[in-house]
Amino acid sequence: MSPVPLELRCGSHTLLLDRPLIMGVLNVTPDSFSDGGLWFQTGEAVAHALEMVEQGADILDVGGESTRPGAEHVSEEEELRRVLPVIEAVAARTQVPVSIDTRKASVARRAVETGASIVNDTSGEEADPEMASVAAHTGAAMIFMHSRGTPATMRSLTRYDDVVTDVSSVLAAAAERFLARGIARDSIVLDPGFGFAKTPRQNLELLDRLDEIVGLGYPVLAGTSRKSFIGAVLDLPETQRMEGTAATVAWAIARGAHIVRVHDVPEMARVARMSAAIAARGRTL
Ligand code: HH2
Repeated sequence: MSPVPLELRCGSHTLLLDRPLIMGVLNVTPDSFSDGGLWFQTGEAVAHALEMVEQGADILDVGGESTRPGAEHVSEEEELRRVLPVIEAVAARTQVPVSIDTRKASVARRAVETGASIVNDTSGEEADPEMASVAAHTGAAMIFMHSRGTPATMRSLTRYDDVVTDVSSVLAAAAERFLARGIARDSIVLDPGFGFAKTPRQNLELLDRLDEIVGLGYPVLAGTSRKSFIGAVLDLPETQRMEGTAATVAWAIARGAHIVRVHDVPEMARVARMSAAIAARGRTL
């Protein structure tokens, strides 16, 4: 297996993978599971994006459609109306690469034309093959997240022989497809899709065995922030899952994750730095 590339190339940006990167979540939605409605107005969303950059975000992930189980479908037109003005303003005001979190290739394409340089494809096994073409033709990086079904159906699609082996083979096959379509090896990121068509137990097993996914030879993104498997362990609502999230971020980094996708950027940036220092046994001090 080839080693994980040392850099992530996203359009004109290059991110060094010599420490865990922080992807700050920017949900321009009225209904996201933990921050729905908070950043629904363009001005507020842009201000929050710039604040996250100040707080240590290395990537800003802009989404206009909630993927939480049971979420309402959003039309392409409405999704574009939500995300494009935010992407345009954010890309003009910061050097931090912007990713577009979407299930639709048409939205990904317009977002990249408007300034995004990473496609965060959350459509999973249903993936639209056009999504990879957007990255192949523009040089944008491609994050492929494992999922099954749609937000409406994914809760009933949790049967696996072995969740880690099954998810790994879907991710490995996706990476092969991307290479064949012309996406550069150092522009591909794999993500096991915490909370997407997985039970709480399966999420915990994926996290503990994340090193097997890192072993595929691509940078790995872990998106555990505030998710319901943390609520299932701690019996706490989304608003009280910061410490649980910190534990998952530390664990993911110990198992080799390269990027963590989080809502609480300043806190998780500290957790990530501390975890990375332990993983390096202080060699970076
Ligand atoms: N999780 C969510 C959305 N996008 N993208 C990647 N690559 N990995 C993830 O784990 C992931 C993701 C769900 O979280 P959030 O955006 O906070 O909620 P919602 O989908 O309700 O907007």
